[in-house]
Amino acid sequence: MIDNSILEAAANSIIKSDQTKAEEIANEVLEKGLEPLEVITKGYTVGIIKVGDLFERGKLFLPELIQCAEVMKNVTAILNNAISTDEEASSSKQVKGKVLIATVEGDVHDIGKGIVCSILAANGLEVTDMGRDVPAEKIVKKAEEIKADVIGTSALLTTTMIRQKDLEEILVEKGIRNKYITVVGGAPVTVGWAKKIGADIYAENAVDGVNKILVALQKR
Ligand code: B12
Repeated sequence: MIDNSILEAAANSIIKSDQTKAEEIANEVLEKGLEPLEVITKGYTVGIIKVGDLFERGKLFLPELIQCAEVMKNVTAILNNAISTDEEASSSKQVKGKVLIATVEGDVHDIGKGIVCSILAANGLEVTDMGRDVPAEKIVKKAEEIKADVIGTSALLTTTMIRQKDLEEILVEKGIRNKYITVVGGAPVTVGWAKKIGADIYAENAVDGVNKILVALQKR
């Protein structure tokens, strides 16, 4: 368990867009052998959600949101790296399945997706990350090319969630829907949305996603 004072300092470093402090805390966590995912979810993420709330209420403007996001992105990259390296050191090297992941077209939010990718890799899944702002047709093409087992999409805007529906429709049109387990995530996405568009799995967060994907792969 990471001390509350460290978690609070991590959240504050994002709110204040303090890159030096954010990195200092990340390094401390790594040096002490503490759990990187815990400081991401209970520390830095709490900070960036607060930043989002302040932005929504007009208390913080876009340039500031961008600065905070930059710090969040940099610090999670450091910790994601450590999570993946842990995986390399682990004994279970057997690949449990191939996951293709992307942030949907029109959407540049990729911090959460980055965390999801590292947790998936740390759990023995082979991950292909297509990045952000990726059209559904391109995702399907890549899935066919790499023979993916799972297609995961992230959408953070209410206006871009619809692209997750496009993906389901393309898979059905091409007659290849049954070849894939589809997973949807992102702040505005819900279990109801997943059901409505015909996605197989809704994941609230990275760990929830990995657990559900592993169960679905076993059932195949
Ligand atoms: C950071 C941020 C940005 C950054 C993004 C930087 C980046 N590289 O990602 C920047 C500054 C670029 C940005 C831009 C914009 N943003 Co913005 N942004 C945010 C903010 C504050 C945080 C998002 C985040 O990183 N969260 C932390 C991560 C860890 O959480 P997460 O993404 O939800 O991911 C977790 C889970 O959802 C899940 N998950 C997510 N995806 C997936 C996928 C799979 C397969 C699985 C298994 C799980 C999973 O697991 C993740 C880890 O646990 C949110 C606020 C919020 N509450 O979400 C607003 C927010 C999403 N943005 C918003 C808006 C309006 C915008 C802009 C339109 C602003 C503008 N006027 O230009 C632009 C849109 C740009 C675009 N076309 O995409 C609104 C959206 C409102 C809406 N209803 O659609 C929000 C909600 C802010 C607000 N409250 O108003 N934004």
